[in-house]
Amino acid sequence: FQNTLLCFFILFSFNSCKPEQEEPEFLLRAALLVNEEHTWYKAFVYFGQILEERSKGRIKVEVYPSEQLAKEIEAIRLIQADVIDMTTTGSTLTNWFEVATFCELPFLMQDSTDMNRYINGPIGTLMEEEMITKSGLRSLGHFERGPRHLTSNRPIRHPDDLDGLIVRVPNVPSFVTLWKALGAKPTPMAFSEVFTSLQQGTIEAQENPFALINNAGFAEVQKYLNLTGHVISWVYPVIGEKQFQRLPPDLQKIFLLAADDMQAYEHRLFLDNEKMVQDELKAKGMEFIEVDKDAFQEKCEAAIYNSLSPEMKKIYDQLKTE
Ligand code: 2Q2
Repeated sequence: FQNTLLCFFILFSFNSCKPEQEEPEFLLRAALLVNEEHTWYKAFVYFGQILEERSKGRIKVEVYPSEQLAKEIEAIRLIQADVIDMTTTGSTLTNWFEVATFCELPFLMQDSTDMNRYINGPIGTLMEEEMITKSGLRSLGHFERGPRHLTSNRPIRHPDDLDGLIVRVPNVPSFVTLWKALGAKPTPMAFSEVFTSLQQGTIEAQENPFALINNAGFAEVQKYLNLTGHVISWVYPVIGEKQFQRLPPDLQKIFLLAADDMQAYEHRLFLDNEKMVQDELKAKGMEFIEVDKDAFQEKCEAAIYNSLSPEMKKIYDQLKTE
């Protein structure tokens, strides 16, 4: 609640700071968890530029980085409350509808070919439908992410090495199931709190793709990058469905085409960036550790499967046999 108040305050004071500027017909605010250096941020800025151009100034986008405006879950709630308009999200939506768990289910997908098959297949369609009906959000495409890896201050080569390690996880049920089954102590926490919590030692480890590990400066507080690759995933850039429906048809068309261009733009940046961030992480002193991936997978598979509802088990079985 305090954050919501703060958010109102920020929005109103930003507005009153520039009375001389003419308000666009549609001002869309995006709350992102990444900072200005990350490809998602750059993609949203690009989206804003082409939208302003193509709508002849009728649409304007403001992008707020680093969870300054809202943490992921709050951002979703603020979009639902029509206070802000856009964010990036994925399996966090499991808190609204269960099928979102397949965005980031551990050891489900092998590579981006699998990922694209899911996104463009029946499961992807179902996700986008439920996103609208159950969470009031509309997907604007998807941003592919690199595999998630575990960072820590002692090398982890095998699940036995975890031994109660306190691992921060996003507010997503499957992540808690995964790390518990592996023998760690998962602690759900908003992304913007992770750096300080690692520094202060209230958590000992976290897991994310290379790009986000680098973006958040975790190399300063974590020595080892254990190549667990436990989750292959993507996130959805989203807008509130209410906010989208408020746009007149001509602007909706411009908006959706620009969203496609944003996705293509982000994907080029992602591909260029993926190797570079690994070099940067090594240059910052992180040591990359090869892990026994099979041992990780074997130890958690049953627990993850058993945590799914009967309906989700059916979908899982189907995905696995495709
Ligand atoms: O670690 C994080 O907070 C992100 O990488 C999240 O995993 C990501 O935002 C997903 O939870 C998407 O819903």
